[in-house]
Amino acid sequence: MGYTVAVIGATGNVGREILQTLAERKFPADKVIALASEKSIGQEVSFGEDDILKVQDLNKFDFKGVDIALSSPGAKVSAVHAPRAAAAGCVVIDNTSQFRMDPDVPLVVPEVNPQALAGFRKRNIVANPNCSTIQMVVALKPLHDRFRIRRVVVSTYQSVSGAGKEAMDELFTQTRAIFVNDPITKSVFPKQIAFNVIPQIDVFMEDGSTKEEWKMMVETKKILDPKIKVAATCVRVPSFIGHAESINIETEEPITAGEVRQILRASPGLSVVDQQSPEGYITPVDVAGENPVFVSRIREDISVENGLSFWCVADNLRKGAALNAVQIAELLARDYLAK
Ligand code: 2RA
Repeated sequence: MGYTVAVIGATGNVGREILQTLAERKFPADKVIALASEKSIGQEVSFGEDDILKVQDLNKFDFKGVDIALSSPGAKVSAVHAPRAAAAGCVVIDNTSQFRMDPDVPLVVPEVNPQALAGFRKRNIVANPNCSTIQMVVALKPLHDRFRIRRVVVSTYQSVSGAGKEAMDELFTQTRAIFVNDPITKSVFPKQIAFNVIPQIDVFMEDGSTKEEWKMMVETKKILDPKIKVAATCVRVPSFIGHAESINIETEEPITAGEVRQILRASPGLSVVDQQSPEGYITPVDVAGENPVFVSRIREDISVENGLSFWCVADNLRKGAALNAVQIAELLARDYLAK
């Protein structure tokens, strides 16, 4: 007997990737339901190679009898429907920022803190971290275990797919407009994104950081270790899929590039590609559709006592969102909701 699974926000970038990932990993579902807002009712979404699902109206949907919902409809929509689904007995894995810092909601990356899942019954909700946080903590976890990380300085280079389908369209239309000398239009990003980089993702906070940078700091503390200091600069760049990050860490213990390469190669969810040649490092165009978090450019930072720098790239829609959520569902099915 399999699970009844709902995908909330099934027509968005992440929703479609969740459906694809559930099918690819043969999640033991008897029934998969695609849910979205009223404007998408009747639309068809693919589930694997052969199945097509008709989108149903989230507002009218009764979650009784649904075992697990994977939700990525935007924080405001999750705020209304995730508690409603949870109250009906459905375990919600929510990919929005709505519940991540709720002390009663586990914030989980299966390779990093699977034990946190034990607390899901408090609200019947599990939060999926922000994409830029997920890929970073997958790489940091084995290094923290071996060398005890004191401080992380990270600069991100985030593709436009993190801001949704409309953002991808905006990059495409602006790029085309520039080639044909047409005026460019902006609606998603605060400034031109084509042939440009924008040092603002989400809103500004009082201290001058952005909410994306705040997320990376507070989520890393919740997932990995509250003692780790994090300084983040999050930048939008004109690529379609794949977030890249330049990460610098300072550790308690002496650290060498050789030992780091060895440790990361033996750690879950990671792929080390690290040679001093164009084939020896990963870029965002290499990772679309790939599951691992890729690490390249591993080198000691001799400007501090125990420093190390590296480059980290992942598919932000996959491990940064859909895959991580499906892996949480797999852990729930295996350890807590066995049928
Ligand atoms: C972004 N991390 O990249 C944010 C939300 N997915 O836009």
